[in-house]
Amino acid sequence: MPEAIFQFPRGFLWGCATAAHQVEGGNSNNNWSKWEETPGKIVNGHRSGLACDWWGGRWLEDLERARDSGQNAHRLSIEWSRIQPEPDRWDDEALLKYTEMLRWMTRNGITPLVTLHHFTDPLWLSERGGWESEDTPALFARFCRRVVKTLKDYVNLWVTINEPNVYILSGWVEGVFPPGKQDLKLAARVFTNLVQGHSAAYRIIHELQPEARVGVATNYRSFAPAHPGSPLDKLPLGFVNQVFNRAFNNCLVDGKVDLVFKKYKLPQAAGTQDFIGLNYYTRDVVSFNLLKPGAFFHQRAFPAGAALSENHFIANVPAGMWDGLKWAHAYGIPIIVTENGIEDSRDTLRPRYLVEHLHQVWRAANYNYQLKGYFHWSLVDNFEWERGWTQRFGLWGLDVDTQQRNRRRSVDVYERVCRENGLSSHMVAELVPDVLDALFPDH
Ligand code: IFM
Repeated sequence: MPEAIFQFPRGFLWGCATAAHQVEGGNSNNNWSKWEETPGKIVNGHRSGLACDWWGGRWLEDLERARDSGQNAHRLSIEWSRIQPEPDRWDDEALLKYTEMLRWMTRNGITPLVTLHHFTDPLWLSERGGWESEDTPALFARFCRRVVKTLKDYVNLWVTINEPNVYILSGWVEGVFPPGKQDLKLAARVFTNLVQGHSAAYRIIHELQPEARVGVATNYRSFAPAHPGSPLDKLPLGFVNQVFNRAFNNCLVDGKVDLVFKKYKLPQAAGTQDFIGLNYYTRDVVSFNLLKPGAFFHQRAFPAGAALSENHFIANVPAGMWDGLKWAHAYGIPIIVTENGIEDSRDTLRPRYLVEHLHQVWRAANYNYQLKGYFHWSLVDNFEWERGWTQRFGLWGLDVDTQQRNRRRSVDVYERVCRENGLSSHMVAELVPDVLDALFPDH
């Protein structure tokens, strides 16, 4: 068989993404640890517990696995409550531990991308109102200054805030994340404060490290009309696209907030992103439903016929990745796929999902989109927020009780991609043969 390859640009970053609370274990001083203690908040009463025991030192074996399987980058986050356990106390030992991890990464050919806020807040901060409080952006900026000052020798790529859209939706609209509220007024306030926090952090990072590249990781959800051409479906579609997918990043372009029912200006946010972080997982079809005023007259479902993940949390719709890349490209700045993956403990759908999504990423690179890297979610199974341990996103599986890792077939797929810096027909024929004809017709 002649070999064909979808080749990626030279220097492309290939890695996985993790977040502190999900992998470290022993985080007992943030709002999530409290939330986990509250009955009914986490499926089956699961706790993050020891998680993947990164704080106990197992970050090393996991990152060694990443390195030894061809990855050249890794995205991780810093846990604010460890660095600043109390408002007036800083823990330099904790910062030293992150320094060790990052030093090891840079010495081992792993380019770090560091997230400064990934869903968790120190307990003392939530007790003062968390991101509902207008004091929080400045407190976050102070934390960022401390972290960036120490870690800048090892890190060039920073994400200030992970998925502000999911953080707001889950915490203040659906109420499944702490603080568990359903209050649109507060949601808008949190939006403002997150924009302010991001803008302040952006400026501080550039003040301390002019060459740094700073962005936000947005959870882009692809929305398609249930009845294409229907003017009725267009209304909710426009609404969810604007509020969920566009509002935050648009504001970082021109300082204008457009939450459809509420428009205002935050001029200090203008021009505060150097790259777009794209987290893409799935697509919904959206239809107008007069009976759902509480949900802004919209109803969502997965596209008919799409293969669904184990717990029906994600539909495999690679075309939605293309939508996300087009959305990101419109900002005219570099793009990093900061997350993409699927929960699949048996690894039955993941190889296909991975290859089909990477094919879309390659298409974008082929259109000369400024694509810099891809980070798979995730390296090893980790604590999946309100879904606890029921969802397994790792390339490596984790036995939570024994801390044993097991290498899934997807590692072989991703390893070949990383090493070949591309998607080859040989690899697909060997490891994911069911997509060969679709990806390489006439092979
Ligand atoms: O685990 C999460 C991550 O923390 C943020 N993005 C989505 C992932 C999968 O649900």
